[in-house]
Amino acid sequence: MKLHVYDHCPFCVKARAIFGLKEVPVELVVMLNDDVAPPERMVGRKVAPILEHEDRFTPESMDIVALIDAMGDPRVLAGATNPAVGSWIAEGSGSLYRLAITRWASAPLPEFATADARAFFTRKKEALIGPFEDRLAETAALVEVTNAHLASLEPLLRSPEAVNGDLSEDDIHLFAHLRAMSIVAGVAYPAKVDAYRRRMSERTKVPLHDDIAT
Ligand SMILES: N[C@@H](CCC(=O)N[C@@H](CS)C(=O)NCC(=O)O)C(=O)O
Repeated sequence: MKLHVYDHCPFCVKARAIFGLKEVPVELVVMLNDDVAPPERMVGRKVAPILEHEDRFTPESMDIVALIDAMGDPRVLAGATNPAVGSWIAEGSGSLYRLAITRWASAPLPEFATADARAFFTRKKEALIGPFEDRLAETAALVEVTNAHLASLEPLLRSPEAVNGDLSEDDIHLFAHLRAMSIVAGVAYPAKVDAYRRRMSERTKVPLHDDIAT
C-alpha cells in the first residue's frame, strides 16, 4: 500500500495515524504541492491524502481510516467518541490555521522541495486567509488565544493513550489538530496535553514538527 500525502496536511496525518496505530506497513509518498498530475490521474482532482491499494485509489482521510481499521481484527478505534472533543477542535480551528498555514509555507517540508511548489501553496493560501504578513503580525494574539484554549482541553483528556480512555475517532481528529499546532513556536502545552501529543506521535509514528517550529 502507498499513501500519497503532503507532510503538513492534517487530513494526511489522520490517514497516516491509523497505519501506525494498527501497525500496518505503508509506503509514504510525499507529492510536490504544485504537482497536480499524480492526484488528478489517481482520483481526478488535486487532493491529499490518497491511498493506493491493489490498483484502487481512495481519497478522503476518514474513509482511509475506516478501511485500514477494518483490516484484520480487532478494530483499534473501538471506543466511544465524546462530542465535547469535536467541539473543542472546531472552536480552535480558526486560530490554528491562521497560525499554522504561514509557518508551513516557510518550513523545510518535502512538498515544498522546489521554489515553484512553495510559491504555489503561498499563492493559494494567501487567496484564502489574506497576506501572510498580516497573519504573522497576529502571532502573539493568536498564540495567547491558543494557549487559553489548550487549558480547556486538559479536563477532557482521560489518558495519554486515548483522549476518552479507549482509542476512538476522536483521537484521530485531536492528534491531527495538535500535530498541526506543533509547527507553531511558543505554544504552552499543559502537561497532560503535552504527554498526550507525544504519546500519540509515538503510537501513530507521525513525528511532531516541534524541531522545525517557528
Ligand atoms: N475531506 C478531505 C479533505 C482533504 C483536503 O482538503 N486536503 C487538502 C490538503 S491538507 C487538499 O488536498 N487541498 C487541496 C490542495 O492542496 O490543492 C479528507 O478528509 O481527506
